[in-house]
Amino acid sequence: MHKHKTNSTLGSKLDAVSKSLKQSIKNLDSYTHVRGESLYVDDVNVRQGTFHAVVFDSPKAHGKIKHIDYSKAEALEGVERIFTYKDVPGKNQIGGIIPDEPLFAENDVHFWGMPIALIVAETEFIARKARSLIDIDIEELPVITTAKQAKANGSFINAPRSFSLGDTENAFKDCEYIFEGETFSNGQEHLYIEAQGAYAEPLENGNIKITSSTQGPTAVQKTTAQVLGLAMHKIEVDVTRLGGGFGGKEDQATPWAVMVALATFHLNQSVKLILNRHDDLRMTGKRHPYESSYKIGLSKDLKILAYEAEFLQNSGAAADLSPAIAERTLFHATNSYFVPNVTTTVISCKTNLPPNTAFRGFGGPQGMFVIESAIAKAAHEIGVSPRQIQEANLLDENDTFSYGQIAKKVEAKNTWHSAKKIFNIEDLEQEVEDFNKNNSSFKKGLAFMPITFGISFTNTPMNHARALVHIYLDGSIGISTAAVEMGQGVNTKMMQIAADVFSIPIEKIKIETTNTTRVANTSPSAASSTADLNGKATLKACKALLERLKTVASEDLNTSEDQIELKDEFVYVNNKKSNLSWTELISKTMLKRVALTENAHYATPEIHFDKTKEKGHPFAYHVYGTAIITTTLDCIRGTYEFDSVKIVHDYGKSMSEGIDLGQVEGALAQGIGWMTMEEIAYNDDGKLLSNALSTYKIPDIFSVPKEVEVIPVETDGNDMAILKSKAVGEPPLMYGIGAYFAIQNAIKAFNPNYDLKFHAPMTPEKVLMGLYENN
Ligand code: LUZ
Ligand code: MOS
Repeated sequence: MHKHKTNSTLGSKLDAVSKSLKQSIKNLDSYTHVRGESLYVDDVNVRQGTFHAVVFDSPKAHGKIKHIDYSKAEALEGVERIFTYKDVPGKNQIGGIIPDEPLFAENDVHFWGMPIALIVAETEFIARKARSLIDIDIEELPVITTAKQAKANGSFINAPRSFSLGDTENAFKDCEYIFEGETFSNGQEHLYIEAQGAYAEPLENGNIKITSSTQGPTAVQKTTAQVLGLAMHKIEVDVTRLGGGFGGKEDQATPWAVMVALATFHLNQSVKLILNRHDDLRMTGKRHPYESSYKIGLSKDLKILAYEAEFLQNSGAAADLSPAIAERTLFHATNSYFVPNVTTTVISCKTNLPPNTAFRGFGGPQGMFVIESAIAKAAHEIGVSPRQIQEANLLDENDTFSYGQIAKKVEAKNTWHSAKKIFNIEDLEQEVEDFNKNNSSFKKGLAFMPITFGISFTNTPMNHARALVHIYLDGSIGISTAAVEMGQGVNTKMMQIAADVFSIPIEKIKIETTNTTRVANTSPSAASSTADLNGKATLKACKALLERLKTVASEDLNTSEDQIELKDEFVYVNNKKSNLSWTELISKTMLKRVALTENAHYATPEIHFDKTKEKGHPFAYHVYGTAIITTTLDCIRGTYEFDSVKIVHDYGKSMSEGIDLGQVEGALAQGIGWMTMEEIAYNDDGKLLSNALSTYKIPDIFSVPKEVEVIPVETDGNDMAILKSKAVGEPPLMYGIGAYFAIQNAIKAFNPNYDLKFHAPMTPEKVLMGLYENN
């Protein structure tokens, strides 16, 4: 069904990457995945006597709790105990950035699905039954579900943030064209295949071990310690892998882990909690919906001279990661364009939805949708193709971003023009034009989507990682880092790094679980930075060990260290193979009492940001790319298919082509889903209506583009990326934004009276109405 091309003449420079890295290695987790052997939290071999838990949550979005009667639930046979805020020995507080989120509701509730109590019973079935026996009386208060309502009510999470460059007010005076408008982009459900869950077990001396499906083991450890009033060293958090995270487990894996730890603390027995899909959908936050307004000013020759935008972020009932996400919206508000005069403001609006949270792109996609909408609007009004405006404003070397960073090693124009050339844009556009001439009930639309995404946690202090590398006596290796494997293939990349440094087969390397006792004080696996940060630390540790091994080898072979090389499991002297094998070298090192363990720390150099001025150099580098998306619309039904998505992507020098291609494809599908079919709906009472897969449509094998072609752009790579292999997790999601505009262009081809709308997702219902409006 798919056509993939990752090699081309453009990719020839990839040959510079060393052999063992260049191999198009498979994600090594795929073997256990297909056999059903991969272990998730629900697969943990629980101890005898383990209790099972279910969360009792608010059945109203806003109100005062007048009375709760647990007596019938408690009386049910098999119910062990019901825990509430009254059972919290430390602080009933889980807010990460702002302490505004209780673990359990106390006197009032702020969203439908807000945890109130944890029911612990012999089986999950009994706990669920008990939940249905709880009576609650809530005095309802007014419910806010949209950011605009929140703004009108003065309901905010924190103070607004603004970035500015140049002087928009004056620049608008020089503009030939000025357009204003409003946009909306909806939330998005993460729909990780593995729902949220955790398992806690008591160890001796009141220590607790938690197995969690989290992207942030340290966040779980720290918050559990805070809620239980314990020192962090009493809490051990272990993560084998996640069945998907997508940001949904950066912060929101924490409460469930804390709850089971609390129950274990009191009962001195292990406790397991796995949310079922309904509970997960109702209780957890999603991508933030944004209501935004913009003003764009252009010169006669289509240069964007000035851009203003106000982003109203629907943050939900507590801060969670909203302030950080808001910030990234500002960082990416001008996408791949250089705009000399920019004023952007983001306002985190407090509503009665579950606290919205990190989701692949982290506010960036929401910002980019607005400027792409502004460009589409301007193009429509001026009577040019949007791609003329896009092309006239692409970032160039040494352009300044609104936050002060100077763009370096920019691939915006390179990917754009490569895409035009490689994919024969003239032919593509001719095909679309001919098709539209010859068909009345089907229309095609085409759109370009350039992307520019900054790599690093925008919060500079978070950009660090450590790796602990053991070489065992037999020459096998165990590596611990903070990287959480969630399907993205980071473990395979770590193995590749060590295998490359030591020149040994990948089978000799094992990536250990992510565990807070082996690697402490870690940042979450997020921000597309996991392989960079943890990979650089791993590389550093392996290189330090290599130096030590070379010293031992040179002593043993009576030569100098600089003559020594490790190659294919043997020591080479002056490019000649010696008799000293890898395993013998390891035993000799051990006999000499030289350490075979190394712990390395990596902190991204060069980055800084001054929040008082909103200026700095927050990103290690940027990832660039350009997608061309073509769609065919069924103008009778309002349904659509994507004919093709053709991408020129900036991988740097990909160290794992198969894994990176998988990330591009997955992100693209997720981005298209967000823009076209995934429709989160709450009613005015704040109840989630899209609470199952029957009412929430996500992309499947039938809706993904018929053809996806990804070509790596020719580039020197970037030393700030691990082995020059750039971060790939989030950036390609934003290619999906092009799907919205491709569909809109097809609607325009059918209905010349169509009024452009910027209200995502572009569902078939909206398409159908657009096709026949104003006629
Ligand atoms: N998480 C975070 C992220 O804490 N900070 C970030 O800058 C970020 N960016 C993307 C995704 N997750
Ligand atoms: Mo994130 S949105 O957890 O990289």
